[in-house]
Amino acid sequence: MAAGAEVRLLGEWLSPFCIRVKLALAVKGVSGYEYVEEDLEHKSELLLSSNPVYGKVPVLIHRGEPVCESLVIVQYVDEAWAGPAILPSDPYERSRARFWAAYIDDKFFPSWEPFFMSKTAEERAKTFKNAIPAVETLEGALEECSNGKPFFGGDNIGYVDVALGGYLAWIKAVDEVAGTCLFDEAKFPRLAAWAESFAAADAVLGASPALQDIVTFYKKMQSGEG
Ligand code: GSH
Repeated sequence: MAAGAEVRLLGEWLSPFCIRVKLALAVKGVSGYEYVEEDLEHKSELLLSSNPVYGKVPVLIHRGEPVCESLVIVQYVDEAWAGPAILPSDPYERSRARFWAAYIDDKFFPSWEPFFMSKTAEERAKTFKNAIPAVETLEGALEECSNGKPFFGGDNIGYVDVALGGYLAWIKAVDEVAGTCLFDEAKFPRLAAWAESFAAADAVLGASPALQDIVTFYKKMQSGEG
């Protein structure tokens, strides 16, 4: 479904939150939308007027109306376009998916995010250790949600997959640079298998930036250049 100029996405190529929105649009088969790369050091007037509360990307502009906050945008995309459902149709299942997506942003990400600032092996080891309890919880969530299927959404990529999947390229890049393995197969077999299935999914291939580009950016951040 070619969206043309009636759909614009204001984003930043490496933002996990923007990757989420690209993933959601890809899952729904929305293509040909206008992507606008923002310079967050010099935010455009369009970004500031579209998201006056936070001034952050992503912002999806659909028929002139701005939608802000990545998880809100993913829900909007799911409702506004036909195509494979991202959120479950059952209200209880939907509430569980929203619960786990919120957990990913409120608990998992803050525990792992200090990797961005960790410059020494000691700092990285501490961050890694601090992130493990949330990863353990996510391993259990995957068991609960997937019913033995590859994704949180079952056979197909769903809301929790998109929420966690936005971070996956960053997790892999940090693992590569720090020499860690967050979704270690021996400890977290479900998440390890999930990461493989997710990275190989058609919708993900075009929506996620190249791993090596993030690795390069992360190394620059580490050296204080980024
Ligand atoms: N909760 C927001 C979401 O889920 O969309 C987070 C978005 C966010 O943090 N975006 C960053 C941003 O725009 C880029 S990764 N930063 C600019 C700023 O903070 O001024």
